[in-house]
Amino acid sequence: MVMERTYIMIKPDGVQRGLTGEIIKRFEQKGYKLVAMKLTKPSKEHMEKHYADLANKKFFPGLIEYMTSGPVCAMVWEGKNAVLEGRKMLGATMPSDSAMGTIRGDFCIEVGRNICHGSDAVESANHEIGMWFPEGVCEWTRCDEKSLYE
Ligand code: DAT
Ligand code: MG
Repeated sequence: MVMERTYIMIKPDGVQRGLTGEIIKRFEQKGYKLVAMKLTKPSKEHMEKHYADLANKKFFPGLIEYMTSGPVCAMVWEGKNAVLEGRKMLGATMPSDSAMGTIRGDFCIEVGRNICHGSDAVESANHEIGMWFPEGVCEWTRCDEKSLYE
């Protein structure tokens, strides 16, 4: 079976609002495996690199200011279809478009304070994982994997 890894980040508003545990809980209970995690206050340069594809957007300076305002919880989660499923668990970019039951649908109101980031494709996930965890991730086996997968 092909396992994917996705980069999931709890943004400064999510950390400040005490949502770190709730978000980790959802990924753990879904069945995904946490293979890397750290709390870090990203530099402006690092954040500009992470969001390089949005550099020409009007909201970019505000986005960088917000993302560097406090610690983020950087994580890598692994499992079947983790990239697409992770995005579904986060909800839509706009909280008002996010279904109830998703993280953004349940916990936030504005796009500029939408709590969490998730990689949008396997290629960008690999790029983001390399950027945030140059030291690599932790390989291990969840003891319930035989019950999670056919
Ligand atoms: P996503 O985070 O769902 O992948 P994105 O990559 O298009 O969305 O944008 C990255 C972040 O930038 C997004 O989570 C919040 C912010 N953002 C996007 N569109 C915005 C807008 N119209 N106004 C303010 N912030 C925006
Ligand atoms: Mg994005």
